[in-house]
Amino acid sequence: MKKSEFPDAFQKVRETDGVLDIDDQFEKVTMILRHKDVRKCAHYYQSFKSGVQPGRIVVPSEEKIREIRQIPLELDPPLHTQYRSEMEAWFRRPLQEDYELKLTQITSDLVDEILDKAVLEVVEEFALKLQSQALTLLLNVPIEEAEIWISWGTHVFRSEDNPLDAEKAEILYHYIDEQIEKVLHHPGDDLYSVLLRSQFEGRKFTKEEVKGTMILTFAGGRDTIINAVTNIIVYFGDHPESLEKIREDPDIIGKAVEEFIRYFSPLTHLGRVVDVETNVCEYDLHNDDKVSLCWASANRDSNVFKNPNEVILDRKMNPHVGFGFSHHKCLGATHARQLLKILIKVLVEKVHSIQLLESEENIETWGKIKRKVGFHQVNAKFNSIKN
Ligand code: EMZ
Repeated sequence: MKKSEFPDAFQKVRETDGVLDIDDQFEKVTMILRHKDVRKCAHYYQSFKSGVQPGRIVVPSEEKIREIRQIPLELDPPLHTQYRSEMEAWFRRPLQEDYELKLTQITSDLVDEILDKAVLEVVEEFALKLQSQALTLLLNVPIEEAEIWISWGTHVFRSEDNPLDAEKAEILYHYIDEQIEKVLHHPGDDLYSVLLRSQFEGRKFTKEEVKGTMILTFAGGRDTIINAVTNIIVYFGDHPESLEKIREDPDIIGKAVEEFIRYFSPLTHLGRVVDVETNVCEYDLHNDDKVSLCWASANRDSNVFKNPNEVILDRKMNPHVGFGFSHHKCLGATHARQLLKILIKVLVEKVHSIQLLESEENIETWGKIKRKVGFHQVNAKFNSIKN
C-alpha cells in the first residue's frame, strides 16, 4: 500500500448498518456514517444539539479538561448565529490580497528552507511551522509569536500517550488569559482586541466569551491543518505525476484542495446530543444520547461520490462535508483553503519531487474501527525544481 493511501475504514459498517456504536469514556456514542444522514443531522440542530455542556460534543469528550464553551461551535441557533455574525468578516480576511501575499511569503520562505535539506521531518519541521506561522496572520499578531505555539507540539490537548492531557490544555488557557489581559491594557487590531470590542445582545463580549472563541481558533485548526498539509505532501511524494499535472494546469488547484479535504477528512467527526426522541435519521435514538456526525465516512459514501476511494484532482461534483455542513460549517475554512491552495501553488513552483523515507502513521481507534488520519512522523527529501 502506498503511504498516501487512506483506506475507507467505515465502508462495510456504513453500507450494512449506517451507524456504529462506540464507547467514549464509558458513554455510548452512535456514529452516523451515511452522507445523507450526516447532512440531515447537521441541519436539524433542534434535534441534534451543540449547545450542551462545554466539551461534550467533541469526541473524545473534553468535559474533563475544559469548562469554557468554544464559541460559536458549542452553541445552537439563534445564539450561534448572533456570535457567528460578529466574527464572520474577520474570518473572511484570508481572501484579501495583502493577506494572500503575506501567506504566500510565509509558505515560500518555509519551502525554501526545506529544499535540498538532506532529510526533513515533515510534521514537526514543516506542517506545524506552516500552521503556526499562518495562524499569526489569522490572529494578526507578530510572526515571532508562532515560536511559542510551535513549542506546544501538534495538538493543544493531546500528548503522545494521553488524548486528554489536562496539564497541556492549561498551558493554552493560561496563555490566552495573558493575551487577553495584555490587550485589555493596550488594545490593537488583533483578533483578541476585535473580539473584546464585539457585541452580543447589546453588550460587549465577556473575557470568557473571548477566551472560548480563542480556544476554538487554536484547537480546531491545529491538528486538522497539520494533518492536511502532511497528507498532501505525502500524496505528492507518492504521485509525482500529480505535481506535474497541476504544474501544467494550475487552474485545478481549487478543485484539488476540495478533493484532498474530502479524501483525507482531517476531522473524523463531531458530536451532537439528541434533544427529543426523533426518527429524523431512522435510527433508534433517545433523549440525551450522544451521536457523532462522521464527516470522514460521509466523504467516502459511494451513493454520492463516484470512485470515492480515488483522489481525482479535478473532481467535478464534490459535495464533501470535510468542513462540516449547514449552520456549523467551519469558520476557519476560508483560512484553511487559502493555506492549502497557496501551499500547492508554491510546491508546484519550487519542488520537482518529494522522496518519502520512513514514516509513522497516526491511527485513531473508534470501537472496532481503526482509521488512518495522518502521520506522527514522515521523513522526506524535497528536490528543488532548479537542480
Ligand atoms: C474542537 C475540535 C473542533 C476540539 C472544529 O474542530 O477540534 C479538536 O481538535 C479540538 O480538540 O476542542 O475544537
